Amino acid sequence: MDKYELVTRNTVEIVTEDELKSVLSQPEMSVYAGYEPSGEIHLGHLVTINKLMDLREAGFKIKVLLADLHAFLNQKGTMEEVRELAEYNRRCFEAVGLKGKNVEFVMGTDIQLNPDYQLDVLKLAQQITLNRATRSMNEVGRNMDAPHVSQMVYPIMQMVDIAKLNVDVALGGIDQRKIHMLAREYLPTIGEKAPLCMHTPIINGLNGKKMSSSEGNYISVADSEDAIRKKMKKAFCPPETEENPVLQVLKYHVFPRMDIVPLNRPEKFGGNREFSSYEECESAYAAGEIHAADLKGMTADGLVEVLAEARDYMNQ
Ligand code: TYR
Repeated sequence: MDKYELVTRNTVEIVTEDELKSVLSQPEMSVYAGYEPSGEIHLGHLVTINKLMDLREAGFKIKVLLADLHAFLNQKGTMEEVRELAEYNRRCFEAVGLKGKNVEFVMGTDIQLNPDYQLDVLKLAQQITLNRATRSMNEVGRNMDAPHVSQMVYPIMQMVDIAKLNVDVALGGIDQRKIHMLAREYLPTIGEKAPLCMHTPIINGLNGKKMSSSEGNYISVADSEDAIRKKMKKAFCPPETEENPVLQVLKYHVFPRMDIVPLNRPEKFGGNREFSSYEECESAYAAGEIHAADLKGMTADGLVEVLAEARDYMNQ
């Protein structure tokens, strides 16, 4: 796979591709993604994490922002609680492979309380309307029917993170788009460059609905093999290939981490097969060559293997 393909696979948007081409010709390249600390790191987080790993393979330096202060501003808990979760998340990220050479973790509060940082926040706050700030938070903020002042500070701080971390690429799910577009528009007004933004899709929960901890419809990196198999068995798997959560797991989690994905099934149901690309597997499913139950089994096997190291690491 060539470098451009590796860098752009499984993304929904790159703003802009021309800027990316020019970054790819630099001798040094860097990217960051930020995460609000969370009780569980799940397949939703792993979409951007897999992208970070692709970028590392392509030669990028990776910065992972543990956005403790952002979680606090977004009403997710006390400072102590979010700090503690951030430490736990660091371990989860390491467990799934974000460790070693060219990976750096940055704790939000370690850079964000600096006076220069805060002056930039105020300079941007002076220019950005409440309307723009609110809209940028629609897919990110909690209880946005009654937004708090802290949730207006949130996107502005995310913009300043991009500037202060001094990276070539800001990576996030497509839900970060409006904040990123504000950054492109307003960072140049305070003498910072407009960032190149890369967006990954937001995947559905296993029941086809939005992934959410209250629905328990996701797989976390700390799940046991047994839990993974049980959850996959119950997953929603329509005959269609669009918005099919099982196919999404194969596409975003299994194929990027395995060269060959085997399908093991008894001879009377068609016998074993092997797939070397997601596309090949999707067409076989669309053509009715793979039964939904077999697709789920194959996905569970793949996921169990892909997350094996993470489980070992977390249990150490
Ligand atoms: N907004 C991101 C989320 O929805 C978290 C984040 C915070 C990302 C700060 C980047 C950043 O600089 O989880």
